[in-house]
Formats: sequence, structure tokens, C-alpha cells
Amino acid sequence: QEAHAAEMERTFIAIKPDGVQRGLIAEIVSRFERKGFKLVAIKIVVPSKGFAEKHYHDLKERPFFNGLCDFLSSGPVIAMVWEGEGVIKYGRKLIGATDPQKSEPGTIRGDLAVVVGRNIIHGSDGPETAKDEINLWFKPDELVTYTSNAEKWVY
Ligand code: RTP
Repeated sequence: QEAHAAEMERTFIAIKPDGVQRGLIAEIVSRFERKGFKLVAIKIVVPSKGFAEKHYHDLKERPFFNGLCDFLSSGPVIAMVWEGEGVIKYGRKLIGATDPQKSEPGTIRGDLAVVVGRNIIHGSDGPETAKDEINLWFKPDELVTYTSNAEKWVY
């Protein structure tokens, strides 16, 4: 069991300031939880602009970069680490396409957001970014290793 847990894939998920302000924290956490993924870290933080720029460093050449970083640092964000088989890729599936106009109904953005600049949630897009983003947002001792009651029924 412990060896299994140690190998489990992890991803970084953030509820952006719009999702927090709109009261969607429980709704979003619930979708990941009901799927069978396990929450191993969570906190509420207001990122500084500099921190937002670090988080989005890959996008620094894009025209919307400055506005995006202003927005991410404009209020509380829920930072989380979720664990489970295939959680990086499937987490993106739960989230839906970047532009909520193109996200399928049934996805978080498809059901709960309307425009790309206010798409309420972020999820790591691959194993390398997941590792980098978890390290950026969390100290190692903020990640909790535990066996949940549900997992023996999920796996
Ligand atoms: P995320 O990283 O937030 O999960 O989103 P993503 O991979 O689906 O999208 P990405 O291309 O990495 O863009 C990051 C965030 O930038 C905002 N954005 N605004 N045209 C625009 O105004 C525009 N395009 C992207 C979105 O909030 C997107 O989530």
C-alpha cells in the first residue's frame, strides 16, 4: 500500500480568484473528490504579482501575460495537490478546454465559466509542469501522505 502511494501521480490544481469569489470552492473540490482522486495539499493564498509571473513564466511573451498575472494576484487562490492514477491528464479533462466557450458541458469550465480570462481554475499540463508547480506553491512538508478509506474501493 505504501509503495503504491509513493508512486502515485500528482498534479497541481488552483482555483483562481474568480472561482473563489463566486463561491465555487466546494463544487470544484467535490468534482475531483467524487472522481476518486485524493487531496494531499490545500491552502488559501493571495499570490504576489511576482509569484504569479513565476507561475505563468511560460506565457511571458503572450499579450495577455500582464493582465493574467494581475488577475491571479488580485485575490485569494485555492492551491491544491491532487493525487491518483492519471490525475494530470484526467484532471485537465475534468477542467475542460482553456476557453469556456469551447469546453464541453460536464466539465468544470464548461459548466461554470463563460470567458477565457475568467476560467476559474488551473491545472498542470504535464508531469514536468506538475512537479515544478507543486514545488513552486508548496513546501515538501505541506504535502500529506495518508491512506484514505475510499482508495481500496477506487483501486
Ligand atoms: P491553465 O494553465 O490556467 O490551466 O490554462 P491552460 O493551460 O488551459 O491555458 P494556457 O494557454 O496555459 O493559458 C493560461 C491561462 O491564461 C489565460 N488566457 N487568457 N486570450 C486570452 O485572453 C487568454 N488566453 C489564455 C487563461 O486564464 C488560461 O487559463
